[in-house]
Amino acid sequence: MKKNVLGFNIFILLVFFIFSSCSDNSSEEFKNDLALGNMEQDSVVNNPDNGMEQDSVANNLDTPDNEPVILDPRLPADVDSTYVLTFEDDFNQLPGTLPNADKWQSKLPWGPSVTINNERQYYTDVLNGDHNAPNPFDFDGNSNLIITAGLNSPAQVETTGLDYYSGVLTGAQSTPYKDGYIEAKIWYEPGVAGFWGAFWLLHRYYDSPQDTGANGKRRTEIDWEFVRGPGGEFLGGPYDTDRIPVAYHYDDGQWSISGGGFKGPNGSPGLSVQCDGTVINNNKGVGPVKQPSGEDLAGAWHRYGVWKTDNFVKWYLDGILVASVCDPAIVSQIEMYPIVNIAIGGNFPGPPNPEDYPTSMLVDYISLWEPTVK
Ligand SMILES: [Ca+2]
Repeated sequence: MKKNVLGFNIFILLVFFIFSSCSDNSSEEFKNDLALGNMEQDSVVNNPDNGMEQDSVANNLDTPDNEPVILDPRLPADVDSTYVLTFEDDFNQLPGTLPNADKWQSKLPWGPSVTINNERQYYTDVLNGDHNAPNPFDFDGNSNLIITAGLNSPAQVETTGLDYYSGVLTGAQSTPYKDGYIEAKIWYEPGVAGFWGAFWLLHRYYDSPQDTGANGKRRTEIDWEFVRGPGGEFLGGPYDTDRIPVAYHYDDGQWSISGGGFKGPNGSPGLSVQCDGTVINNNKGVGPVKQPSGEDLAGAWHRYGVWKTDNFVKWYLDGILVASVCDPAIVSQIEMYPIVNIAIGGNFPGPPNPEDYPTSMLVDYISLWEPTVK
């Protein structure tokens, strides 16, 4: 999804799997309680549709101080159990209402007039009163956000210069964070050519001199990409929805770790490592993520998570660790925020089939857990 200011170029791609763990509780009693909590989390992992329902019955455990600890069953078992929920939108709104403007913007930092990656959609900026194209947002009355992408009318094509409309929500003003676990529960339609939905994180300081991490890595981006299509002109394909590319980019996409390996400017090779010691190099990156069953990921609800700290980036599918970059020299050490959107066509998925549109992506929630002490 990245934007290259110089040329709007993009790099993305495929591969992945691993496991690691972390918990540093000092009390044996607490460890035992935690293990119980983790077992119960596993049952949720296997039944992701139950995730929200189980919120209300989250486990009440005693700490050594007898203070109650609420373990959210959505938190993966290896994520720091002291993290607390600091941001959430569960999209429990009436049909016909607009997304919550206190939490979201309906535009990317570069606005709707800039097209990147040769994409075909116009992101109608409805939260700023934009009527140049249809409103892409609605709510289903069952606590889900609906983002719809479809064809513009001839008049809208003339106004926007683009033949499709779609929606993007960014938490740029409400949800920048440095260290935390973020998760979105998402459903998208199978078999839609040229579809490029995404749940991703972007660095906070767009076009700002403040965009410098402790490690000097600028313009960072972490992606889950729901891509389906014949394939773009230089990114290969075809892409099927039994797999989901994940990627980490920095320096505005000049450096990318994805399924295609770790590539720098002009294809220069990178070298890094996943958290289980798996080498990441020019030929071997991370993802695409698949289900063990090989089942299609489209047409079903799944939970897409990212645990980011100054030391690593970890991707989770339905609470299970599926890919990582474990290298403080290159991972993002600046604040980032979540974005959810549907892009159409362009360099990654390739051309859309108009007969497949309109299509919608549903989002049950976007939730962020952070350390209690930042
Ligand atoms: Ca919801």
